[in-house]
Amino acid sequence: MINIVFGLDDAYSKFCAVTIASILTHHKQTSPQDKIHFFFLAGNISGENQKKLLELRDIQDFDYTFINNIDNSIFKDIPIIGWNNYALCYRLLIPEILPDDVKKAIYLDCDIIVNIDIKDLWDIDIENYLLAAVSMNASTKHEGFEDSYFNSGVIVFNNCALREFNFEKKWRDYAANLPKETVLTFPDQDVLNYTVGKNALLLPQKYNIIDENIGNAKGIIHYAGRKPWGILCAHPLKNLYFKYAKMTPYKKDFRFIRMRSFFKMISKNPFFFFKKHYLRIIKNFILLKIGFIKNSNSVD
Ligand SMILES: [Mn+2]
Repeated sequence: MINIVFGLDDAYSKFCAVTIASILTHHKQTSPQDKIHFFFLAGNISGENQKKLLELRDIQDFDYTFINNIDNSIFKDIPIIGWNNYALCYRLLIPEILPDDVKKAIYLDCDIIVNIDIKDLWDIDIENYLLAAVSMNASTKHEGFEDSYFNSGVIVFNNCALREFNFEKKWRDYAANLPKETVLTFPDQDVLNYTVGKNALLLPQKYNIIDENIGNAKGIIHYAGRKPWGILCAHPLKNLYFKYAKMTPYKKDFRFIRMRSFFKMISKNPFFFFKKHYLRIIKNFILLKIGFIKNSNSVD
């Protein structure tokens, strides 16, 4: 069994469906051990969205478990300022919340396209590590980490080792002891990095491609900066995303998604694009379109 975990809510189920469509398109099941089992960690996900996710079995059959009604109070010490919900912290629960016999699990964000057979990642031996992940590029330095600070969008969890390590107690202690008014730029990612430290196996970049300049899309593409469904998105691999979006039961939701998000912004504030943040996006969009710059380095 290849175990893959997502943390999501109703708003993210359509994006999760796109990631799943990409996984199932590329995975070749050659033996019963290669069958995929998806675990959906959700605060509350409607029956309708559960049904839609399961319709993806038309692409390739898979096993599944919904773990619903996660109690967010366990995350109360993690400052998530600037991020609007706790679903991003659900990955911290993986070693404890999955059944005991799930010894290893791949966690994936819902802003990801898997453009290879996920078995490539699954087969990497992580026996001697707590987890495996891809380090952030050198532009984002974190004190005490040199280049070993990893991105939390793609993680292979060694659940056996993490349980032995007392991972849950350790991250909860870390969060509880944060000085008051601490702001974590990437809450779950910081908690993971500071708790696991150097017991992480650093994987080749192709398992978490964030850099938009990487032309070769053979790997796991993580739209960590610009979301393909965002307004004015000029990500070079935007079309690849919509190829998989069209394969999901949510394809209608994706048809006008960028236009809809534009109108939503207008209805909230007709002059939203005068805000600094959007002026920067628009400026980068125009510069990109006329070929003046290759990439905007915003990963937020
Ligand atoms: Mn992400």
